[in-house]
Amino acid sequence: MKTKAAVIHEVGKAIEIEELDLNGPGAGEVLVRYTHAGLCHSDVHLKHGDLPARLPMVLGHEGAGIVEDVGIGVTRVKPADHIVCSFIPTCGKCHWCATGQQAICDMGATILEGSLPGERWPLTGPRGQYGAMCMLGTFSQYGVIHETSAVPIRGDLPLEQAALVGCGVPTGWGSAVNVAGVRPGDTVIIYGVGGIGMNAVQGARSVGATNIIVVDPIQWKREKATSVFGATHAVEKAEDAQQLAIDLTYGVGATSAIITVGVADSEVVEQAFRAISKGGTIVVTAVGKFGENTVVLPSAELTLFRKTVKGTVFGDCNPTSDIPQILDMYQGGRLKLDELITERFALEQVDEAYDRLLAGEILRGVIVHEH
Ligand code: CXF
Ligand code: ZN
Repeated sequence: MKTKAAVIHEVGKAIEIEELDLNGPGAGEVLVRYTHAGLCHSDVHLKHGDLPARLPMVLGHEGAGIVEDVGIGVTRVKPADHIVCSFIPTCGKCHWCATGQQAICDMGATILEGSLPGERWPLTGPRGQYGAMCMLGTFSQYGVIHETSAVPIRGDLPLEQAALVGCGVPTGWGSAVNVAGVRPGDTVIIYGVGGIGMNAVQGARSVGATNIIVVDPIQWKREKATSVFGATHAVEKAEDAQQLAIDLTYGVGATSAIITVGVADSEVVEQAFRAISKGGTIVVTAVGKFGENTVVLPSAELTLFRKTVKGTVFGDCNPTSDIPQILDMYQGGRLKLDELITERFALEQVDEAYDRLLAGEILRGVIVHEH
């Protein structure tokens, strides 16, 4: 069948819309009609060359849709099921899945290669075999994915909001709840309140942090963080956050600091490290430039003040259990998703949408697919 998709061919070049051929689902594979895709910053990491990927690649790794068909042996989903696509597949069998760490499932090894298990390339076009970002390629009307990337959800959930639970929401929420391990009474600093950071705010609030300080250069995002998502304080500059944390805690400092800026660099990592108290934790959720030494810190302070530096992918969530649970929290009114979506776009507008995201005009943009 044919599918219209947004493709990156070369680093630094515009994203192009192309009509591609899509093979039907093979063994263990699922044909999905994508209804919505979220515009996460990581797709632009490929365009900017921050992350090395095999090209051409159909972009999009945050999405939801409806199962149209399944290949031989598929047991996780069936036709007509509504699904959220997880940007990390979960095999359920590797060491990491078996020890409750699905976010680092061994199948994640090929997410920037874009092929399916068994060297399968369901997408082809004028430039040969096309990969799919995170083995999904949600910036396409249809996709063939491996069943390990599909998480079935209740049919009464809105797919537009559900799409965001494939990456940004669990990544942010889990960075606070699972990785920083925020507890009641804590003081947390969150650097960058975009589609990830705003959910770290929600996570910190849900477990009872006393002070949730956000740092962001964009005024409307700071305001939204406090008025809608539960941040208690919002500042423009990192130095102000550090001072505020000290003032609010009788001189102790922040319990944890979570980095969710567009691209992590050594400056923000150092600022976070300095802002936390003795025994505190920094969480590096934002991706830095590949191959660059982004974490450069005084080890004497790390040792003598017993500080912790943690990295995380998917906020250490387990897609198969946490995606449905996060959606349950949304349905129960304990987590906000509607308010994350500030704009909707047609597939053809993807490049323009990313320019606007990078200009700080959008919190989460959603591509609404036409069929
Ligand atoms: C990214 C992490 C780096 C690889 C692509 C996906 N995660 C979320 O946006
Ligand atoms: Zn993402």
